[in-house]
Amino acid sequence: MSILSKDFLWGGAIAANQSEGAYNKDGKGLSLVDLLPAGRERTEPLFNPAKGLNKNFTFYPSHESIDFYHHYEEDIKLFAEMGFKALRLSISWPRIFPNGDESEPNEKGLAFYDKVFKTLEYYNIEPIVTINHFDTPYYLAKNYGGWYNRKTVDFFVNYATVLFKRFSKYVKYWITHNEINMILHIPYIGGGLIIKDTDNKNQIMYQAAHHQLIASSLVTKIAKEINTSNQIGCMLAAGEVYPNTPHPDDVMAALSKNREQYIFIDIQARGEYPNYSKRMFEDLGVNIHKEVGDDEILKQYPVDYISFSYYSSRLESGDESINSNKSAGNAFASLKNPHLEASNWGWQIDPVGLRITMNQIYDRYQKPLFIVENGLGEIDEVDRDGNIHDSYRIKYLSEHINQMIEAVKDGVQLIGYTSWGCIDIVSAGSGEMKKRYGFIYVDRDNEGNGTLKRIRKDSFYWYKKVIQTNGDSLTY
Ligand code: P53
Repeated sequence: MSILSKDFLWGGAIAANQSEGAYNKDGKGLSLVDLLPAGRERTEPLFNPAKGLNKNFTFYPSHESIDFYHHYEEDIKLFAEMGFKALRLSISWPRIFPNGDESEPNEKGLAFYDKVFKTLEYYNIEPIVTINHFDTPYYLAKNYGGWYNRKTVDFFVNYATVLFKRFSKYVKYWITHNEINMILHIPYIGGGLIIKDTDNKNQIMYQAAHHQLIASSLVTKIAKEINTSNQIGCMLAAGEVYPNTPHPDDVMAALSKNREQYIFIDIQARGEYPNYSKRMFEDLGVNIHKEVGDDEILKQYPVDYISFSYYSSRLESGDESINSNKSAGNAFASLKNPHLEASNWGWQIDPVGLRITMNQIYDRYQKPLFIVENGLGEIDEVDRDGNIHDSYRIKYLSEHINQMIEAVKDGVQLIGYTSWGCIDIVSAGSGEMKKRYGFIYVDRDNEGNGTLKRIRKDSFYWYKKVIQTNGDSLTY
């Protein structure tokens, strides 16, 4: 008998900017990601987002992506065939407010999500909606300085209010910002921040994060006023940081690195900046400018649940010369853990780390958790028989779900599990199509060629059985 409750939310997750395409259809404005080419050029300083669309790059992967905008019915039907109880998706902010600073929304953008939510309702799939998944309108980044500018809080509040009013009849679970801590690692994508070398980078990132935190609390208040059943979650790019050795300096360094992630959730779950932030900000030369009432807003409107992504654990040393050997396989650089294997993109695979991370987060906050991203980005080949035999993905997911169940047995309260990129989509980190996470293959390559045909992978049938048995059958 499954330990998971019968209404456990099994499903998958995608984001608008990585799946929809139709980047300039029906009045949509440019999103931050629409300016990013594929591959190496994607990351600064090779790519300068301040300059706008660059004619030297002929291919921008988000512009068409997998065209979920026109394939959503077919795709949701496939999710239903797998037995999905939930789909995490995001709403494209520039589809609703093309520049971000308008007062009235773009009706055609809203109409698209009406259709998506109606289709989900038809199949009894619960939508989990991220309001801001790396998708601030580019106009706000360019003309206002993105989230560094306090005005962006007002624009976001207006945008979120429109969504709550229009979609609360379909949506109960909302997530305000995707991976809020990523603003420290990919500030352009996370916060629309275009930072110059001469800027005080930490000051800009933490001030922008403060604005995101305030915005999150403000919209929590509004969501509850509009519909008391609305549930608002924060979202952390999680993954426990381990000490490199038992040396106390390494343990202290790991603790500090963990605080770099938990600081945001400490604020969102407990409603105040933690004590350690005072010294941390002093050391970083950061001075957060707060407006009157900010502390009260944070305190009064904490989140209802804590959602997070988990791909890997990390390793930290107290010795900076050792830390300089970190590999940047991920936006989170990490030392190599000799006990773990890594994916072709250098992401270290650690299923037990998921159990550890879940227990740490739950011990810290005692609020329900929701795993809204987990999965393996790998190269898939279509076999001569036309199928995709992704046994490596099945192994990864099976081991992680097994450890997730162990954490539930440990006493962690868990709402659901939505595996990342349940249909192949464009990678956020590298813009590649080649890095696939899906149960469903999409015929499209790194250069944008392909028929966009959808094919069920072996993992599709495996996951269907996992859901059917509520996690009892994980064999592969
Ligand atoms: P990709 C790393 C780098 C960029 C985004 O990442 C990330 C991470 C992981 O911590 O965060 C999430 O596509 C993000 C998704 C993203 C997914 O990880 O680079 O919320 O948008 O696609 C996987 O392999």
